[in-house]
Amino acid sequence: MHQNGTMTDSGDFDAAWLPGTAFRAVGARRSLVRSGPDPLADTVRGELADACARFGGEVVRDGGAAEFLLEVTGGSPDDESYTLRRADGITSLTAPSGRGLLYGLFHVVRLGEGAFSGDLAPRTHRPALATRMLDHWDNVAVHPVMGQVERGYAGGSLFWSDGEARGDLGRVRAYGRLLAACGINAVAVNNVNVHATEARLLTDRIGDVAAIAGALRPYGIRTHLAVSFAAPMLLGGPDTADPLDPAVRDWWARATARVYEAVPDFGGYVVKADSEGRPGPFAYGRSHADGANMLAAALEPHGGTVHWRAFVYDHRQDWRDRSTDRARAAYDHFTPLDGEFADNAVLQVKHGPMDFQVREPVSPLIGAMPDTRLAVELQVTQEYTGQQQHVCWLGPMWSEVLRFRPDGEVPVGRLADGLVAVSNAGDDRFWTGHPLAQANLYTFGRLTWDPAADPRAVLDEWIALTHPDAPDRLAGGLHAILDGSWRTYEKYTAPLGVGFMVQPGHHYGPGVDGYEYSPWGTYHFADRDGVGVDRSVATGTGFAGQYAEPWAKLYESPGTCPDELLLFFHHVPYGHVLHSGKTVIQHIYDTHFEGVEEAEEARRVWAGLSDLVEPERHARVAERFAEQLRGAREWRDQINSYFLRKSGVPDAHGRTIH
Ligand code: GCW
Repeated sequence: MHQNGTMTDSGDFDAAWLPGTAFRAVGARRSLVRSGPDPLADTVRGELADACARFGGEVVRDGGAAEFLLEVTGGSPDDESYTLRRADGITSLTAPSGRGLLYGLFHVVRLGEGAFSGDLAPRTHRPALATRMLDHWDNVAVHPVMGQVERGYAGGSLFWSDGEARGDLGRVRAYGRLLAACGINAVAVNNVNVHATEARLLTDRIGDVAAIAGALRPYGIRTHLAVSFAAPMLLGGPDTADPLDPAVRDWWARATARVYEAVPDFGGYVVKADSEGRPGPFAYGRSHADGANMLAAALEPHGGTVHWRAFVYDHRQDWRDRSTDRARAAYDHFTPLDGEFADNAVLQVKHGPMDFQVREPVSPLIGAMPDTRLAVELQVTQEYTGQQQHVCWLGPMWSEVLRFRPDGEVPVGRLADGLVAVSNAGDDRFWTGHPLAQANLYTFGRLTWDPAADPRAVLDEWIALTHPDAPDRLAGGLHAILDGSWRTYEKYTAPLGVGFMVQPGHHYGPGVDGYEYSPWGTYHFADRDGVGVDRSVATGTGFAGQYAEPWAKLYESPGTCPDELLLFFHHVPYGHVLHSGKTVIQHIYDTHFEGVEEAEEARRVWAGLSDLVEPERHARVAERFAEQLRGAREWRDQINSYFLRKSGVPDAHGRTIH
């Protein structure tokens, strides 16, 4: 056993944040579980039995003496809360449901010996958000361009392989267990771009979905399905998908009833409609509320929810047309519909107005529809943040989003009903390709439970669980590598919130003009005089005016706009002086040199931890660092030389720009 205790339990895949040793404290106790028939309480019993088998404790029968008492007190099965206390040498965990008991058990695991010493005053814990979901952009059949997992950087899908459901439900169950341990309670198992094979999951292939749901259920996770708005037409129903056509509504009602026969606790549908070429209600002159409400009506009798994505914009734009602004689109399309969505329809809004860039303002749509249920969508898979080749811990970015107060008062984390993210997990041995990207998945889960949590404290938890008994040097090293890694990535990629500058298609690596002149609406407008997008109300696209105060005013002027978002909101000359005191052009040069230096330093730190990390994990990360360094230098050189050529302004420090 290596010192950090992260040897895998099964040998097939990494134990991530649940290595056997994380259960040492609970496994060494005599435990008693009291509950009526409840499958989740059975899961808890099973967890305890496994831990006891390893560490010498015992799960005793009712009547026996126990130091760890767990009890389902009854109440709503959907109540996910739990109460933990310790007095008179007994640690007790009570919960209205087995679900809560399971979350409580994982809490006790996090506390370790701390849960079994001294007294703990009773404290009730409950998730801040009801829906805590991961979306998988997994294709059932390998897509000719996007492969098995769209924007997947961790091998194949956990659920599907080459057109078939994977037989290995053990791995799916282990995934559910990891997710429950960080607070996730919902998973959508297929890509929001629903292609022909995937469409059939709704009907004749619902058995595949039921099998996955069966493996996730013991860990309190409800299964959701992405569906095509054109499903009736694709699957032998009416020859239209008009949401107000009674035959279409009837088709959905019947199809949905059959889904619930197969999966009684099915969570609901996720829909990408009228977005990047997907079918939607616009084809019938209907609104997105009409579309969402039709599906909501089909789900309502069964207790299901439709997550309707707000990622609707014109992807056939003309670069010369400076009045169309992709950033405006979601707000413009959806705010007129506030109050029209059904109670079981949730509008799923990407956290930024564009598309998961390393830096964006918070979407102005968030908070702008007070009478519509809201889920905020994040991207754990690192499409635009290094594709799990680069270390980029996104906790601080997500925390900034969740703490942002759209009206100056209530933070995003309290406005939302749910938090959703695109998963970064796949069938890779380490789950996430880059072993350190596990921290992103864990952090996302914990932030769904408590959006106000300090991400650094969450990282501490992840480190302690993943590496029980880790000496301070390992924890310190991991913090040194991860804490600032998002800002480091930002430094060597697209500057000051301008976004994109990636290679078209796969989105990896620098391509300063990769999306300039393209139809996708993602431009930086750099010329010999300046760079950035004028989104002011006074002279630009008016996007800044979509915000409530104090933000609209703050973003409107380059004098008050925060440096890190300057080029998102304004087109400025290269000599424009930032709040930092530097010119824009010098900021670009400096950050790109610094970013590479910081990545080099992170790599050195990792190299110095080789005696504390098991060899396979260490080697995998070391390989990724080699690629990160290559990539970071390439970014630095491409961006710096592009702007040197465009601006003609030399680096004030006379460094060589390649
Ligand atoms: O960022 C873009 C991705 C697409 C994705 C789309 C979306 C699933 O490049 O791959 O499609 O966003 O969120 O729908």
